[in-house]
Amino acid sequence: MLGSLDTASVLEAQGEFRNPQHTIKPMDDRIAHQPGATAQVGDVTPMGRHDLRDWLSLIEGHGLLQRINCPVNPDEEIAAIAFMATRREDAPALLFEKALGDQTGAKILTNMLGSSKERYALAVGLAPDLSIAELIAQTRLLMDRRIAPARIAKTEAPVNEIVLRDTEVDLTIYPAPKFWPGDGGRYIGTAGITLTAQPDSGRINVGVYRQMLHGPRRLGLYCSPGKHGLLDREARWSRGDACEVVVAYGVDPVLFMLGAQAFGANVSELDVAGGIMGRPIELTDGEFVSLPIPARAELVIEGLLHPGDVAPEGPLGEFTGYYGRERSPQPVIEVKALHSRGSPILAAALMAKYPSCEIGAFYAVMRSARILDDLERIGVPGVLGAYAHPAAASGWGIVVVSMQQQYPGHAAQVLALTAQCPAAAYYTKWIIAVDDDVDPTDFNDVMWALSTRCHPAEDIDMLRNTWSTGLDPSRYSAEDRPYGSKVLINACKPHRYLKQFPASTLLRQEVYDRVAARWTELGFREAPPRLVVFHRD
Ligand SMILES: Cc1cc2nc3c(=O)[nH]c(=O)nc-3n(C[C@H](O)[C@H](O)[C@H](O)COP(=O)(O)O)c2cc1C
Ligand SMILES: [Mn+2]
Repeated sequence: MLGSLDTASVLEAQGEFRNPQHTIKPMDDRIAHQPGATAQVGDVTPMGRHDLRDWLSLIEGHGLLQRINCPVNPDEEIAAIAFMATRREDAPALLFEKALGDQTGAKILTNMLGSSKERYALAVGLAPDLSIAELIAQTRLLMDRRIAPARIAKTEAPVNEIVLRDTEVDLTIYPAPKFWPGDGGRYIGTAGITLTAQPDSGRINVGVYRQMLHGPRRLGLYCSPGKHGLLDREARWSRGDACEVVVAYGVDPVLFMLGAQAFGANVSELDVAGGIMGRPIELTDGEFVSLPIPARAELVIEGLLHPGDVAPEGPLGEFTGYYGRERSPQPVIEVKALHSRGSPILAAALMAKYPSCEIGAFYAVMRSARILDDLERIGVPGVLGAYAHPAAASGWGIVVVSMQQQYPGHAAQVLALTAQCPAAAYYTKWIIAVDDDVDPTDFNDVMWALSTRCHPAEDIDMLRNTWSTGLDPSRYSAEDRPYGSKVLINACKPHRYLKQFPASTLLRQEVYDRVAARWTELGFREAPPRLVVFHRD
């Protein structure tokens, strides 16, 4: 079981999409108790797991991994296979075991998490059959825990199977993929993590920042403005010092997912990752840098960013489904040492439109969890659920929030606060409020609400010059792109006319129960659909 995780709250949440949060009690008459779904984590708990290899065995046991052992070319072909295989949401993770012409024995893992809520659940130690709303509720609890990392001896670190220094290192021999035809180079690190330290506090940051290969010991590192890796580097460079970095490829998916989340500048993602794993992340000493290195990664690089040492980097096909920034000068890591397991597994994150993007299910769940945390902190009442759907540019474009309307102006308040809360403010263009009988994770439901409860002439507001990104292609001048705009859509029933609003067509509960009890007898093989709201006389 997951340490302090409250199993009762998992069970309570089951079948109740309108109130997956453990902190807000559902209205009694609306709880649907759904038998059969399991909240047991059993063998899926991450506490028994150490690294990426353990996790791959776990997902393979669940039929969620496909090995490809005929030779494939890392030059656009791996990405093409990954893209084609992931045009469906239930595509497995793909482990390419043989890269054409490769002498290193390295394997390439793509679609590690992708759009699979099951692989996300298995990564964080939750049951894969939980609904998305339940995963969001449980993720809120998991992301609240902190466990500091632990140091283990160099000799005990699996990543030290091979250790190379200085001119012994040649990164160009690894099968680093080029993904899209217009990419600026081969990217060895797209799902790797980069560690940097804040010089004054010593806080170790973990960020997912891409790395393009420039040469045997030269590696481009792209951090966009404001990212902690960039701030740590600037802090060193402003003192005239080089900045130490550690890059780890083939890490446990929890470390990858947290490296891709923004926490406060003083928070180490290593502590949050430990909290989710229920055990400390194991680190060991490096050969060259003073930073520790992840002991159970597949491959680790130690290096230095020297002030002013930059080289042309990018572009790279992005999570938006378009090429991102123009080629530009970016810092270069001078590689000083390499640590590797035999036949390392290098994770490669395909950036593409949904459902082919590596930033899919995990991002939607974690972002939604953090939006709900923000709204709870602000103290706005009646918020029941939120969902940043991954099809909307990997969870960036749309946020749906469900609520129980309690007073005039409540929906407008929830919309405005959601639009600008820290977890949702970046990029998000469409913020949609729905009533408590609409499941925000079910877009059929959301479209129903938009089409029947929203009166566009009255229910849509606009925010201008909001926080956005240069990656949003909808504005033509690159300088304008970071200034976004947002639409607030009230798709709740009009508050003024709640009493007169036409009743939804709902089943009578006793009839539903009767039919559900005879479902198998009636010849249906799957479980009866879960209904939670019923007709009232
Ligand atoms: C697959 C993937 C690739 C990413 N690539 C980059 C990148 O190249 N540069 C960047 O600044 N952020 C990138 N990000 C986003 C950052 O990881 C994210 O903003 C994270 O919060 C950075 O950590 P930080 O908040 O500690 O700076 C990527 C995220 C993912 C999931
Ligand atoms: Mn950070």
